[in-house]
Amino acid sequence: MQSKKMQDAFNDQIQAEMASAYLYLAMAAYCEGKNLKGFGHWLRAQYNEEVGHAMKMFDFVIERGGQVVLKSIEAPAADFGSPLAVFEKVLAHEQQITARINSLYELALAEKDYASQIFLQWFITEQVEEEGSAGEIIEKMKMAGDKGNALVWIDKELGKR
Ligand code: OFO
Repeated sequence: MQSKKMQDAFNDQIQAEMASAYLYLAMAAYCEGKNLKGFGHWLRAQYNEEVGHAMKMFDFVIERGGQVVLKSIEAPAADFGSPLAVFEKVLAHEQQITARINSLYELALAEKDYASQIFLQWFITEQVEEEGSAGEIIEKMKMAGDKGNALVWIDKELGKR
């Protein structure tokens, strides 16, 4: 059984993961609207991953006899400025999510909730990967600069995800 505090924190995180999914879907729409299908493909995959993260928590709360309470999600932006700005925003967003996961873990420690501590370790590892892959794409894009053919190559690479 989970404490009410822990359950509320997981419900907030389910909302945050769904908001991440919605943000990445908006980014996919933006990139695909600019004919960057590979970027769109990568972001759609990210959207699916985020829904997966939310569902992992959804299942965990229920498995522990808790109650899932879904909350509303704000509409994301439609225009992100440029493909580079998209990925800078992905990285900044993932850094925020990492901070949230760390706070959840701290709460699990304070609550002596060992099951939640073990469960959250997967997310802590996942966040390292999330930040790493966004950072790598930003580096590639910065190296490419505004050379159109380099952007086409990155688009192709991202389409392989
Ligand atoms: Fe769920 O890791 Fe991104 O947000």
